[in-house]
Amino acid sequence: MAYTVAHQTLNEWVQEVVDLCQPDAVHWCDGTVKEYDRLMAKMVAAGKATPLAKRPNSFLFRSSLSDVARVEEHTYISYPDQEQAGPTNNWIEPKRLKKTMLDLYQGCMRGRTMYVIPFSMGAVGSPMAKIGVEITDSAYVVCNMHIMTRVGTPVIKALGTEGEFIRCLHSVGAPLQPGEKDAIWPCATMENKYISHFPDENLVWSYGSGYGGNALLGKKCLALRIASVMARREGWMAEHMLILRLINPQGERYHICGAFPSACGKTNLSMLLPTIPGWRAECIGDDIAWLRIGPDGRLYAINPEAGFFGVAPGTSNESNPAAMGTLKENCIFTNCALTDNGDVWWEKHDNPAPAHAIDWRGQDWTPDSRQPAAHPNARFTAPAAQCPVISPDWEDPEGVPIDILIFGGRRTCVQPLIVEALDWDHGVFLGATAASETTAANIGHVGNLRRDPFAMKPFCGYNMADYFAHWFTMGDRLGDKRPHVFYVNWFQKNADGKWLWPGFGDNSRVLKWMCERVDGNADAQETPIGYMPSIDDLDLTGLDWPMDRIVESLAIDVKAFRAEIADIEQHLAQFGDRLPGRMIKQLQAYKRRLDGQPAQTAASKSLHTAR
Ligand code: OXD
Ligand code: MN
Repeated sequence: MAYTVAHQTLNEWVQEVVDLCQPDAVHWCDGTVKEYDRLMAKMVAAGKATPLAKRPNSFLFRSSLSDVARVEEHTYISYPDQEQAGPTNNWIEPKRLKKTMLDLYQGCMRGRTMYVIPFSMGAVGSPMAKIGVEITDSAYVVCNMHIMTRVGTPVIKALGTEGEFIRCLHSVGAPLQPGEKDAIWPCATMENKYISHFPDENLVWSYGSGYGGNALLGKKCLALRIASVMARREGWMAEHMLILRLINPQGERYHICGAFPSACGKTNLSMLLPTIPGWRAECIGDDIAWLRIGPDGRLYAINPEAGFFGVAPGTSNESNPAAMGTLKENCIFTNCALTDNGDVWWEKHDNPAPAHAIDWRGQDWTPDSRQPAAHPNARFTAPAAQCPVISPDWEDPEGVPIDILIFGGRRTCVQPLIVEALDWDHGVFLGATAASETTAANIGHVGNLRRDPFAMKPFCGYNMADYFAHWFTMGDRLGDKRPHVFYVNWFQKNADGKWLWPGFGDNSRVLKWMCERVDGNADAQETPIGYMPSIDDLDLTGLDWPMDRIVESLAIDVKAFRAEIADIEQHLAQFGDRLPGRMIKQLQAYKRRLDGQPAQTAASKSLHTAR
């Protein structure tokens, strides 16, 4: 081996992987700009990356057609006992899974360089940070990890001789024969893709995919699946949540965490530009929050990541001007379209469709083409520090104190704009039964309704019933310092297919009501599904939007909620005896509240008066 560090266990593990995967060379990453530039230049020379004339230091990659998103069907949570993984995770017994994967790993890096990436999730030295080491045979992964995490020498120093680290092994699964030309995007066939987690050993093994959450192992694999297990063990929480600071005209700050399934506007909300005069927002994180109880008993959140890995299509100056500002330079784009003047383009971009482009498949594209120019799950990788609305405190090692927790999803009907949980346990019930229409962030059907508890269905590293219990316990520990819990839905449409709520910056109007609820300054009506504002409780100053649609967005159809009970019962029944008694109590109370109601609630009555 060309290089070793003072950490003996790390050296030994690296040597084990060398013996198993048989790379041609080993490179220990130092995280420097020079390293990034050298690797990028190599990938450009090999035809894998295209430099973008219009964006300084930015590059476009095109993946293989079969490697475009996370592969939940091939993602495993492996404990000796399947009960520990629970019904929402794929499971294979560790010995059998390791045997299959060891066969695949055998010699899989032949003809390639193996990179050792020491990385920190969370600012190096933060009491909440965790160190991982990713071994990969993909230079694309190294460059993305440079942006998404803190990589290199400072991490090795923080590890010292005996520091704990999480082992993350990744291979694209495409060994090269002597003289064989490499593919533009090497990867394995679908049946040989495995994204495996062994939580008892703090271990991730990923094979066969080079894309996003399958390959950048600090993100979903470490910071959510493995971290959720560590968090339960150690008494904190690892959540699929954005972190946002909202500041009112008096300078008072409110900190918000929001859990939404993938591709449901989480990045947009995290970079919100409020439309209410005098209100400001700062972004702290767009995807993952690690939360612990601080010395004052409140819940504190850090963003363990250092960059944004966002969905490009739909990102525009209308939907997310701050993201567009972030993307000006130093970015990696994957599966976007390439314009003739050397820029990227995607569907719903501000710029009109180019007359000609090269699409994400590498084919000529014109507006008459029947296929989209960018893949619906095309991504940007961008440094968080470049975001025009990044908070000056986004790297505060202690985190920020959270006042508000939001759950949400994408529902075209039934779920109203905003509901506040009646109390913490009801909030846990709302999180546990959250539902959303599926999107392109995962390979599968788009548009089906699925229950996605806490937006963690694809990311919880243990039995989801135990995760619910952990939420109840955290609430008990927080006592009267618990954040308020809300449930939002920006995506309702009326019978004509028109949006009921304008969304984007106007979501600040809903957030303002939440802040006022925290301060005890806003009215709410108690409904069977929770506390709700009437239209008069929302600050709609200056909003040019049909009032009848807003009224409709706040209406609830009790019959429709009753009709979903069977689905909720079926969803909760999958956890069997492991389901906490407190969840069953919540379900019973919810059913009683719905049964005790006439079909029209107070909120829906106001619909009639307003019309
Ligand atoms: C993501 C996802 O990439 O949730 O953040 O899929
Ligand atoms: Mn996500």
